[in-house]
Amino acid sequence: LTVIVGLATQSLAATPSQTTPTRVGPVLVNVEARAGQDLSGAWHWSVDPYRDGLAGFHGAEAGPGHRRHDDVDVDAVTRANPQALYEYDMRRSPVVHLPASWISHDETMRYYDGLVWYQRTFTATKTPGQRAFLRFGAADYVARVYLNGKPVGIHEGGFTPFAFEVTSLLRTGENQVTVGVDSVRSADTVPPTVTDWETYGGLTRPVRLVLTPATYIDDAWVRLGDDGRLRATVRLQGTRPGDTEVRVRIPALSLTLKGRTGADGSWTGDAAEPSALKRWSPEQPALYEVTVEAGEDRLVDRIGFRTLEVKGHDILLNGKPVFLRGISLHEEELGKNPTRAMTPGAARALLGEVKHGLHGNFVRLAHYPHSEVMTRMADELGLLVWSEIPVYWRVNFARGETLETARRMLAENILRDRNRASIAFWSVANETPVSDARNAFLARLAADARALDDTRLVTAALLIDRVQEKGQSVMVVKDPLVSHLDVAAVNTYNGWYSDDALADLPGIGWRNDTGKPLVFSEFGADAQAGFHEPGLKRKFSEEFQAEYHRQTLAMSEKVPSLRGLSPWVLKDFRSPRRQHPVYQQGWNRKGLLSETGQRKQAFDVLAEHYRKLEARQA
Ligand code: GCB
Repeated sequence: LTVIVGLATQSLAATPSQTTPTRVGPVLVNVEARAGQDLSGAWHWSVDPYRDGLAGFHGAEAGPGHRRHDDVDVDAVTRANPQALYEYDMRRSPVVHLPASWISHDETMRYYDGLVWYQRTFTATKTPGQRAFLRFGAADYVARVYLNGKPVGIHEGGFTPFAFEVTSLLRTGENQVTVGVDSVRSADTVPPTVTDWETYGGLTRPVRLVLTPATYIDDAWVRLGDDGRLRATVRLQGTRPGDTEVRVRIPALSLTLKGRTGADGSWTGDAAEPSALKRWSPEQPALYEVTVEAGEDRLVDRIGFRTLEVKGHDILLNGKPVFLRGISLHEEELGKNPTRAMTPGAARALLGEVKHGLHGNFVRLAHYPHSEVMTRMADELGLLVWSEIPVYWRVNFARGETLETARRMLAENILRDRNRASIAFWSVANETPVSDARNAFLARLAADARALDDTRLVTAALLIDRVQEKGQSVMVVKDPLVSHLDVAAVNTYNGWYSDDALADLPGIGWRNDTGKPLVFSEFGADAQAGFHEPGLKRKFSEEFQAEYHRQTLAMSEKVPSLRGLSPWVLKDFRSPRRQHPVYQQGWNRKGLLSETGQRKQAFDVLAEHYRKLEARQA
């Protein structure tokens, strides 16, 4: 993928901002609030396992008859010229509704890994002075985008938004947009080939045509700083970004921040925290309408304000210690055949179970940036969020381009979601084996996260070490990366991936000499919903899973520096590596809910524990 990375860089915006550590852009923050067109809906699709649409015979350049992104009416051309040979016809290919992963297009696509072409037409009107962008919520894993037959850009990374400017290619009348989405990963991609979740190749989040004035608000970030000041940073892009008046208004607080952009198009202003401000918290998820105006552009968002810090072993939300009653989840809607197209209804169903079913206040959105729909729903329902990039397991840490890919993903994620009060943590990795190359790679990401956002905590889910001390088994946090993190988080599976008897778990010792708060970012056990073995407590029974959670929670109560839990996992999720024919059938069964939402016994164990913790905290 070296070539792709090179090309992707060429098509990215040429103006890095001061705060952006790696080139990203355009950001088009708060995209839903912008003028334009939602291109969700019917798209033609065509599978291309040998990537014939990208190259001709024996690797020659693709010509007519190959290039599926060409702006031609194949049927008309071949009728007019009987000699013309086309082995595709996008306009007469079958139609699916996007966004959706291709795994739900058709049964043959269940395990497809490769290139798929998508194409649709739309009508636009060009207005002089207006700019146009094609903006993608996510395309998993590499997307090649064409408008009216011309290439507009390539993006690598399956979970973050990206946009390409198409002002000069857009025409008044009918336009044709084509996207080649390639799901194939390698040892050099992020994540690499082996994970424990389903790839979900495709256009899994909305595609939009975005229209802006010649100079537009690319990025607007409004937050409460740890110094207790309400602060706004606005960055304009375009023909005349400097010396432009910017106004940020919060009408419900009668607050206006005003100023003029500097020569680079950006401006930051602040004010004392208004006494009437209700700070956002899980108990009181207050959101305010915020209007940002600059030149001819105007955006409206709903934003909450809170502070978050670490003091010794405590995590302080709005100055008060908080214990994270959480759970991890994948981006996968409830049901027998999820397609990873997250709707507000699907997000509410999942997060509602955390908030109301489990008495939770926290979710770990594993292991990659979830849809904006999820983080906005967390803002609204009152759930703190752990947001992660897919630096998962054995990434090629020694490779510079892989680091650049991860840095860009992190930046795209943070720039998208900095206005979500719910986001508490930026996580830079999950279960990565310690080495010098890995430590340097992740330290760079941690530094980037801090440079982009000083109002969140930086963390990573680490592997835990086990030592014998005075005849006792002790779990120790040894990972040197902790010195770069605010919170030490570990995945621990005693009694599932180790031989420990469940009854012995509370007797296992824990040592955290890092001086930082500790979070159990994972623990869990598989159970198939409806499989009961009360006496034997064999693995995969609901009873075993419930007992595993009871004993792990008892263990957790004995760890003095522990400040949060996010067991693995809310719902059974698809994983090609889980193929036990009786219990798993392609699903990781560590969910406290089955894939259709049926509660297993362990759900009630955790809910009861959280109910007690909540009462203690109140
Ligand atoms: C882990 C991984 C998670 C897996 C889980 C499991 O530690 O972080 O992605 O799905 O264990 O079920 O083994």
